[in-house]
Amino acid sequence: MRTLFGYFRSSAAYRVRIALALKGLEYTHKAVNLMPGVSEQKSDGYRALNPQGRVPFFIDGEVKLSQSPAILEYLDEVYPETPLLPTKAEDRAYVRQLASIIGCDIHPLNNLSVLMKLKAEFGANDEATKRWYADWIVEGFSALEKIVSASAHTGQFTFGDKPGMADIYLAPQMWNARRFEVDVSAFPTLVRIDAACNELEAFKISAPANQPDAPRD
Ligand SMILES: N[C@@H](CCC(=O)N[C@@H](CS)C(=O)NCC(=O)O)C(=O)O
Repeated sequence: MRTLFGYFRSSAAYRVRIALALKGLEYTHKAVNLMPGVSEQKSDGYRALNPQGRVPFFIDGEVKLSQSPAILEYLDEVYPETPLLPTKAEDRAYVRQLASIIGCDIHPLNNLSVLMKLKAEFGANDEATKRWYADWIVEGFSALEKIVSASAHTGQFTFGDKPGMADIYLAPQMWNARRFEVDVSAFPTLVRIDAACNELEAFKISAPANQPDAPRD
């Protein structure tokens, strides 16, 4: 009885899809079309479910949650098989630090409503908006690259040789970066880890192009 309200291109929903896939948890996908002009997230029906009007929104029986960090932590605590976080507190803090660079400091500044506001109320044209988007990715990825490339924790993935919480944030953000034509070659460790993630079935099936609401040609 699990349902994920998401959108194929939403990187926050993409994180939750990866976690569910890594843990082998089945769910029903409900598409919320965020396309400007459609904006199903703003409908009364959806806002009655999630007053914030954003995706993801996750239902697991009686549990109803927005906010991907909360959903991911919930999944890891309630379905501990295939853990997303290390066992030691200091290691969990390290991984959460990496995830937060993306989840707290890159993604919120590049959210759809922020980009729309920049255009509608602050006179930003497409070029300026694209630069804004790229600048925050480069700022965050630069720090992430320095930390991850220097860390003894780094293996095939950001923490050892199994994918976990920080990788769940990294792969969708890397997808966003490429979509907005950000040159990611300056971040070779992140690119390498992203490639390792994308070799895995859980990441493959969670990719935007493989979602039921992705446009088919
Ligand atoms: N912090 C939230 C962010 C959720 C969020 O901003 N989702 C975006 C899509 S990635 C959204 O629904 N945007 C709709 C809008 O801005 O109107 C999370 O991690 O779940």
